[in-house]
Amino acid sequence: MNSVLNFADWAKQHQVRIEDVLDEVLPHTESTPQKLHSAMRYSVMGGGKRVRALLCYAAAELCKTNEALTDAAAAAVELIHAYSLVHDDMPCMDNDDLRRGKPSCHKQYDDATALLVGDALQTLAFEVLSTPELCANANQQISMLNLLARASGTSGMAGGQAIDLDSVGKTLDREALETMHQLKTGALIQAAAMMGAAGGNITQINAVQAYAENIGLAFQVIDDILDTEADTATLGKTAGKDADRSKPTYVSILGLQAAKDFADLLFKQALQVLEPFGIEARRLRELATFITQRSF
Ligand code: GRG
Repeated sequence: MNSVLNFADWAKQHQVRIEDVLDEVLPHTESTPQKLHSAMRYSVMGGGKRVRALLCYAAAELCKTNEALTDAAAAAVELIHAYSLVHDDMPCMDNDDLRRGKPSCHKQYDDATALLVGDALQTLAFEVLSTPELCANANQQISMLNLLARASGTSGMAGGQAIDLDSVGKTLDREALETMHQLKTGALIQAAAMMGAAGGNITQINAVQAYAENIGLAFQVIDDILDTEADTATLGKTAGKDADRSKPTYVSILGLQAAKDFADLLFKQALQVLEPFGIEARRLRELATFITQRSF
């Protein structure tokens, strides 16, 4: 049934599914502390493309990973992602008033609440993924926790964010830019796919890793292109911000056309590693297209 769905329907089905899982795991707004819980829900629910969750589900389909564990991993990665956006928007970081087409968390609430929202979403992610008896194979669950922790911390997203904040107004060469993006954005995208692959064999896992490395970087190259080409209304966040803040990007370093060519190369490399799996890797292939052809 699932394999006959076209990509748009498959994506919709899984976006609804992850929305339900997130709704279930987030604390209710009626429970104390109400403001924090309301701000957590405001920051997570009803927004975002859910690309990381979709990557997790798509890799899980290829690798036949346990469904309950995949739901938990998909929710955990979206919670970490939402926390990173809340903190990134704060005045002490990227200072942005708009996120997912609405006021960013610290604007809607206040700075202290936004800080706590990020903290609480991060720990909730690990609480959800470490839920006892999610699957018979505890080793798979521990591998997922390890993947998510490494991708979120200093050797992943937080480390990349530190390099990013330090790079404003500086000239980075292409290698340094790539390292920054692999950590800041790529690591969590890779972890999303790799967590979904936890039930697979070694050939599948290696292919998903190579696919995710390419697609994680492609995601950021496209983000840099969109920051130059798209408008604020379409993006749901402030467009042109990187150039305004003299941040090095793929467009500023390579030029617009070369950045597009690079994204295309990464897309082709991502597809190439999936070739041996034929139809089984269909959703990962379709997601690569979605990520590289997105307009927001
Ligand atoms: C605060 C530790 C810490 C890290 C922040 C990811 C990040 C690091 C900052 C976000 C800044 C940014 C806009 C990066 C570009 C790539 C990116 C992560 C875009 C947003 O992700 P989407 O497009 O967002 O998947 P949605 O809203 O669809 O979930």
